[in-house]
Amino acid sequence: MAFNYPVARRDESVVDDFHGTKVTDPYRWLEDPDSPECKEFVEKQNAITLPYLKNFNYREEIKSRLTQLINFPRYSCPSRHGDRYYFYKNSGLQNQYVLYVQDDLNGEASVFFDPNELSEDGRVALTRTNFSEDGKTMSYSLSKSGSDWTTIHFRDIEKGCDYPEVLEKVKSSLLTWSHDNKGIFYAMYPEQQGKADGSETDSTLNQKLYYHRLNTPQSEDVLVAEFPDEPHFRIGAYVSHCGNYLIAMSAKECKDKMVFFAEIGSLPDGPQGLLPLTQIVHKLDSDYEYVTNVGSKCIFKTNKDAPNYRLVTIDLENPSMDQWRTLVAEHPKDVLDLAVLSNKDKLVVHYIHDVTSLLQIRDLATGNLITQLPLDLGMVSNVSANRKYPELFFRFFSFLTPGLIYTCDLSKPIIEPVPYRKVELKDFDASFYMTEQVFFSSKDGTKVPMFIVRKKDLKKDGSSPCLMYGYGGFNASLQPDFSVMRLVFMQHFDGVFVYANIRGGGEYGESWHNAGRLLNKQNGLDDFQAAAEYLISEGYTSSPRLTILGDSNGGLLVAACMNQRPELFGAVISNVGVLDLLRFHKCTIGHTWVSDYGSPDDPDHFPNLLAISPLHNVKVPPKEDVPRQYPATLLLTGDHDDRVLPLHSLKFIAQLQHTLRNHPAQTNPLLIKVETKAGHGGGKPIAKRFAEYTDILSFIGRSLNIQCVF
Ligand code: X99
Repeated sequence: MAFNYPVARRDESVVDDFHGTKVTDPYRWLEDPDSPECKEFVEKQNAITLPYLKNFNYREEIKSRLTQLINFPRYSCPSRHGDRYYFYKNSGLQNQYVLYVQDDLNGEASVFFDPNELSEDGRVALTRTNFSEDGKTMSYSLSKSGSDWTTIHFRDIEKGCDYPEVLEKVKSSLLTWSHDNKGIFYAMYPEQQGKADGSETDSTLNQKLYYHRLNTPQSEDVLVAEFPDEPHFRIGAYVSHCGNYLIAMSAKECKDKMVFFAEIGSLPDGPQGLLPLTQIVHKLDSDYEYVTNVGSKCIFKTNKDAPNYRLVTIDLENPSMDQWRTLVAEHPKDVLDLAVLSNKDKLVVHYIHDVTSLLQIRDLATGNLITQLPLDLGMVSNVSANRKYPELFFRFFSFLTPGLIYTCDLSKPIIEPVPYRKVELKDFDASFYMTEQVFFSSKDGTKVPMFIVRKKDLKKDGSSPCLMYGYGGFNASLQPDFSVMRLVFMQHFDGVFVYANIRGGGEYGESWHNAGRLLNKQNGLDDFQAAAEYLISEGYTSSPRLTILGDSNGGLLVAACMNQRPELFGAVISNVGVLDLLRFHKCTIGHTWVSDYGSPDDPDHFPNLLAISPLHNVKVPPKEDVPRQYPATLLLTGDHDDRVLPLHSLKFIAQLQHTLRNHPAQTNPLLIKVETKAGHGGGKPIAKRFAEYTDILSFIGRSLNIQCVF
């Protein structure tokens, strides 16, 4: 099939000078999403892509099978506030999860807040709720069309109605109530020039910490902390469990924080101005998370001198580092991922052990292990514990388990989890499938873990389609989780699904992250390519049947791998990817990613970025024994993605089509789909999520010519 790609104007006059190296940026004009020329480009691209995806023979079957499989009730863990329990539930096909309330755990639940009522198409998402200490007020954040921008609202729980004020200019802010229940601390950005609806490109700078008094307008909010000399600093705060301290943390990038505190317990009317902050962590060289405190003794989770993380006690009255005490020491191999206080005296601690979850109960006073909960191999998420109450809830996922909820009573002498909500997958017999974890050797000999999910009777003759997913950045760990898209792929495409836990992630702590970031970024790409080679050599799949898929930083991963090894993959799907590594830091929150990518403005990092940047490494594949082409390529992005702007995907598709349109061997499609009223992925309504899954599977099926069986 010949593709008549639109011709994008190349403006060769746009040239940047990076430390003496001149780099042309001919598609700079695609950075303005509002220009008529850019809009026309998007329309023309969608006009090619949509029919391609629509005309796959099995599209309708895919869509209805996805819909059938997801149509079962799904829950979050309950959490207790005041005398009530709250939980999220999706009855099956609802666009957004609904917040329910119940008086006791076995009692009847009623709808408390239904975001589906806020828009017809589910584009308004409830992204965060925080309850006041007395459980009488709930603050909640809404986001529209997938933007990172949120508005904060306040609901009087007894009356069931909202307070008049709405807080704006809020993005990725922590929210924390003062213990007198009168107000919250939150972070706000200054008024932005021009639009700020998620389709803008300007850098998001100068975040400041404010105190908002309930039932007053935002204009009266009190500025409590700022860094006027550091426009890139972001700030977040927690009110300590005792209510006496505000623990504030500032960060410049996507790792490392400085920590401050102020006493707020003795302010009868709340803060009236800037708080006198005492700085307890002075260097941006490690991460810190507040866990709890007993009087002035504060417990933090940190990777300071502990790449696999430890719990440390810092006495706020004597905070110098030589006085810090380790409460739970770093484990030599397992990563301490999360610690939460429960029942006043116990810590629930989540470890990542060879990419699967361990859950331990430890004594708050000594840090000693009380018990380790028995768990199947999989992932624990959504740990819900409350310092005041003995109930613990957690949710368990595996590739074939869609979110079982367990509870245990931490006040009992023997602590064991019992199922609280069983979630049943209908119309799918998981007993035909299995998950293996293998450790393959990467280019430099490093052993890298990978999950392979497949039919038990897979042939291993290289004939199976395979969908390999990776992320490899920002200390994020890809643990086993559940998705109906993969079930459809495994059952009806006879497919193999793979998670490659490449370097750059957090699977083995900060050292694993470090081994795949900055000048080591190529290691993660090598790991991913070695994963593909392993799967091929072991007969799980073959290059023409292998699709690689990644979101965001994973979109960068798959696009860079495609440039480096076009012959290794049959299809590549890059969703909301970072594809221009010379300009990523100029837009919205991109400046924070220099901790993983390095900065193009730094002469040491620039050559590495230029070598990896997908946009700058598209070339006609070298002629080997057979003429080579690029894999079938689908880029996905959303017009309201203000995390990774659509311009990355627009410039990259223009460059791909320009380079390969006259290359005779290039018969595989090079396509982009730009979704409207969609963002980076958070809060995406189910209808859009399913349309995306259907597109992905249709693209794989059509471009790799897969005979589906329904
Ligand atoms: C972020 O960019 C998160 C960004 N972010 C914060 C904010 O962490 O925008 C934050 C805190 C306080 C105020 C505002 C913000 N992240 C999260 C990366 C990966 C992550 C991301 O989304 F670190 F997990 N990326 C997209 C990295 C490259 C592609």
